[in-house]
Amino acid sequence: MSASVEQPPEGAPALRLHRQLEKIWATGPGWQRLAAVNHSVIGLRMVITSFVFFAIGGVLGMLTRVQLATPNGDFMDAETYNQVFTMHGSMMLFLFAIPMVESFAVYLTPKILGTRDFAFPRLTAYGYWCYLLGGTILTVSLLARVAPNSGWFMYTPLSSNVYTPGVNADVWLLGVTFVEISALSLAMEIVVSVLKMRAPGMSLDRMPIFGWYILVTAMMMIVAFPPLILGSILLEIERAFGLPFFDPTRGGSALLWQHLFWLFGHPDVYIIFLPMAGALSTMIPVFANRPLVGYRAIVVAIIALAFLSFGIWVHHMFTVGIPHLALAFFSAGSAIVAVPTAVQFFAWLATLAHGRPRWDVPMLYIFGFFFVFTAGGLTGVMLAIVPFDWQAHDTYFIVAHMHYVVAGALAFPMLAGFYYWLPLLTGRTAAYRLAVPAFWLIFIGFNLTFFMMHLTGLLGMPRRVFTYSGDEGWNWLNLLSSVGSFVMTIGFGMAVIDIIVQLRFGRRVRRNPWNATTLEWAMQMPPAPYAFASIPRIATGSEPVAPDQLALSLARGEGYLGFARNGWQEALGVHMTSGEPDQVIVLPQPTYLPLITALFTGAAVLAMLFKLYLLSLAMVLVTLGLFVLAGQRAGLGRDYGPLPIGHGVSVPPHTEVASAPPWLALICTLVADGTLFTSLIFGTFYLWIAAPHWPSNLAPQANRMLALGVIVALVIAAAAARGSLRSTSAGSNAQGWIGLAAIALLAAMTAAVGLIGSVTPHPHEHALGATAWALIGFVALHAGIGLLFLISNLLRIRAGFISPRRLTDLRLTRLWLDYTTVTGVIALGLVLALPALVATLGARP
Ligand code: HEM
Ligand SMILES: [Cu+2]
Repeated sequence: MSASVEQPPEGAPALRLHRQLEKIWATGPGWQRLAAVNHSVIGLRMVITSFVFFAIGGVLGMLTRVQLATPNGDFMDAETYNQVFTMHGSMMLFLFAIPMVESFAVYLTPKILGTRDFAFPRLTAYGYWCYLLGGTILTVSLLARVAPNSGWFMYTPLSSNVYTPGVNADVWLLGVTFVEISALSLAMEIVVSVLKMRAPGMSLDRMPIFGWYILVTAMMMIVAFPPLILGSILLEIERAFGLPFFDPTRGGSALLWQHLFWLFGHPDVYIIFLPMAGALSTMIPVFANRPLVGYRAIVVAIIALAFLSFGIWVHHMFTVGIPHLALAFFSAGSAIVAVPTAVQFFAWLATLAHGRPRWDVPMLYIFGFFFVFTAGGLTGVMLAIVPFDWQAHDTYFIVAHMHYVVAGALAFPMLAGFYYWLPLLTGRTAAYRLAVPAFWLIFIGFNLTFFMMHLTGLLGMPRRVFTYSGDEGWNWLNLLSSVGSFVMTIGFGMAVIDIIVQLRFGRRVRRNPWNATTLEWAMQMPPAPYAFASIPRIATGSEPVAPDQLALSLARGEGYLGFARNGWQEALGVHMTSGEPDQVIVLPQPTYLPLITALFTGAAVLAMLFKLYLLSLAMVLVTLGLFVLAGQRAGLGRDYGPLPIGHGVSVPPHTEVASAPPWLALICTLVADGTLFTSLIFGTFYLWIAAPHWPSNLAPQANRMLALGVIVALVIAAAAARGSLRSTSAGSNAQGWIGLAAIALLAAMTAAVGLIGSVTPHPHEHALGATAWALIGFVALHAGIGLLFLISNLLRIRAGFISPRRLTDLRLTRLWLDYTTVTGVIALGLVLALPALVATLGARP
C-alpha cells in the first residue's frame, strides 16, 4: 500500500533538517502573510490585537474618569457617557480579556506540550480573523456614534426596541456573537489539541500544569458561551422581527435575559482567571526554584472550580426578586467557590515558602497579583452574603470589586507572563530601569483608583451615573480615583515602552534564562515555525525535563519525526490518556481561505446590521460553502498504512484511524450545540413557569401530522447515513444511500417549514408561538447543516478522499444526523406538549 512514501533519511544533520522543515512550515513573505495558519504567528497576532483593544478600552476608561473627577462634570453628555462606559466594559471583557487568555493558550500550549502546531491550523486563523473583524465593527461603531449604550450586560427591556430603537444594541449583539463564535472555535481546537497532540509519553497525569489549566478553561468555554450566544440570537430576533422572548407584555420575560447572560457571565470570570493561574503555576516554581507543591490537589481544585462556577450565576441577581430558598442556596454556593481558589493560593504560597524565591520583574507582578486578587476575593465573599449585596448592589462597590478581581486575575499575571516569556521570542531581557518603576506606578495607581471606589460605593454612589451634584461627600474620593487612573496609565505606558525597548535593545540572554523545566525552552530562540525539529519523548517518572540538553538533541533530529517527508506538515497524535503515539497528523498548508471565509462571515454580520436580511442570508450561504470547500482537499488522497515516525515505531496517518482529531472536534461541537439546545429548552420552561401573561386558554394546535413527518424523515436520514458507512466500508458505492439521506433531509426541512407556518398563537403575538418557532427552527437548521455534510461527502468520495479505510467523513455525518434526530424528537415533543402544559398551570397574571 505505502509504495511511494519517502523513506526518512538517516541521521539528518541539524542544519539540513532545519532547512527542510523551514521550507515546509514557514509562512511566505509579503502578502502571503495573510495566509498564515501557524499557531506562533496567529498567537502573536492575537496578543498584539488584544493589546490594542486593551489600549482603546483603557482610553475609554480614562474618559469616564475625566468625566467623574469633579461634580457636575460637563466633559461628556449622558448619551456619550453611556456609549463610552458600555464600550469600555464590553471591550475589556470581550475584545481584551477573553482573546488575551486565548492568545496565550494559542501561542504557548503547543510549545509547552511538545507538539508542532494545533490540530486545526486553518480554524485558528479563521478564529483570529473573525475576532479582528468583529472587534473592528464594534470600534467603528464608537466613531460613528452608534455604539452600544445600554451597559455591557445589555439588560432587557433597556436593550429592547422600545428603549433602544437605533442600531446601537444590534451592534453589540451581532459584534459580540461574532467574536464569541471565534472564541468557541478556538476553544474546541484547544481541547482536541491538548487531548490528542501532546508529546509522546506525556500521560495526562504527567502533563505540565499549564496544560490542565488550558484544557479545563477550553472545556468551560464550550459550555459557557452557548447560553449567551442563544440569548443574543433571541434578542436580535426580537429586535429585528418582533418575536417576543423578553417582552413581558406578550408572554416573554426580561429576567430570562439575565439568566442566560449570567449563565455565561459568571463562569466567564473563571475562564479569564484560570489560564492566567496556569501561567502563575508555571512561573512560581521557576522563581521559587523548586517543583510546584500539590500538583494533584491543584488539578482537582481547578476541575471543582469549573463545576462550581456554573452553579452560582444567580448571585448576580440577588436583588431581582428570587425565592428565599434560592437566595440561601446561591449565597452558600458563592462562598464555597472560595475553597478551590484557596487551594491554589496555598499551593503557590507553599511553593514559595519551601524554595528560595528569586526577585525579578515577573515576580514583582506576581506579588501584585497576590495582593490585588486577595482583596478582590475578600470583597467577593462579602458580596456573596445576600444582605450585604442588597446594600452594595449597583453601587461603586461593585465596580471596585469587579476591577480588583478582573485586573488582579488578568492584568498582573498577564504582565508577569509577558516578562517571563518574552525572552523566548526575542532572546533578550527587560530593561530594569523602566520595568521596575512601571510596575510600581501600575500597582499604586491601580489601588488608588479602585480602592477609593469601595468607599464611594459604601457612601452610596450608584454606578453608571454620568455626574453627581457634589453635596453627597463623594468629591475627593472621585478625584483621587481619577488621579490614580492617570498614574496607572502612565505605568502601563512605561511598561509598553519597556517591552518595545527590549525588543530592540534588550540585553541578550542564553537559552532558558530562568532555568525553567518546561518544554517551550527546549526550542530555538525565537521559535521556528515547526516549533520542534523533532518531537521529544517524555521519559517515565516525573523528573523535570532539562531543556538545555534536550534542545540540542531535538535539533539534531533525535526525537520522533526528525525528518521531512513528502513535504507534509507532520505532527504526532497520541492516545488521550496514556500519551502513547497512535497516528501521524498531517496538517494543512497556509491558505487564504480562512481570511476569505471570515470576510464573508463579517459581510453577513454587517448586512444584518443594515437590515439587509436577504443579502445576509446569501453571505451566510457563501460562508458555509467555503467551509465545505475548505474540507474538500483536507486529509490524504489515498491509503498509506503505518508510517515510520522514528525510533522503530510506525503508526497510521490520522485519516486511517477512528480517533482522528475531526472526530473529537465534532464531539466538542455537539457538546456546545447541545448546551445551546438545553438553554433553549430551559428558556421555554422558564417562560412557561415564570413569565406573566400565559393564559390557559391559548389552546394552540401544532399540526401533529407534520411533526410526525419531520421525525420520520429524520429517522430515515439517520438510517441512510448508517447505510452509506456500511456499504463504503464493505467497498461498495455509497452514493445511493447519501442521495436517500439528502432527500429525507429535504423532506424534513419542508415539513418543518410547514409546521412553523401553522404555529398558533402567531409567533409575533405570544412567547408560546415564538418559542415553538425557535424550537422548530433549530431542527430545520440542523437538518440543513446535515445536508451540507452530505454534499461534502459526495464531493470527497468523488475526489478519492474517502475509502474503506478512510471513513472519518461518513462517521461524522452519521453522528451529526443521529444528534439531529434526537434533538428533533425532543424539540417537537416539547412543541406538541406545551399547550397541555400551559393548560395545567392555568391562567396567571
Ligand atoms: C484605566 C483603567 C480603568 C478605568 C479608569 C476603568 C474605569 C471604569 C469605569 C468608570 C467603569 C464604569 C462603571 C459603571 O458606571 O458601571 C468601568 C466599568 C467596567 N470596567 Fe473598567 N476601568 C479600567 C480598567 C479596566 C480593566 C483593566 C478592565 C478589564 C480587564 C475593566 C473592565 C470593566 C468592566 C467589565 C466594566 C463594566 C462594569 C459594570 O458596570 O458592570 N476596566 N470601568
Ligand atoms: Cu459571579
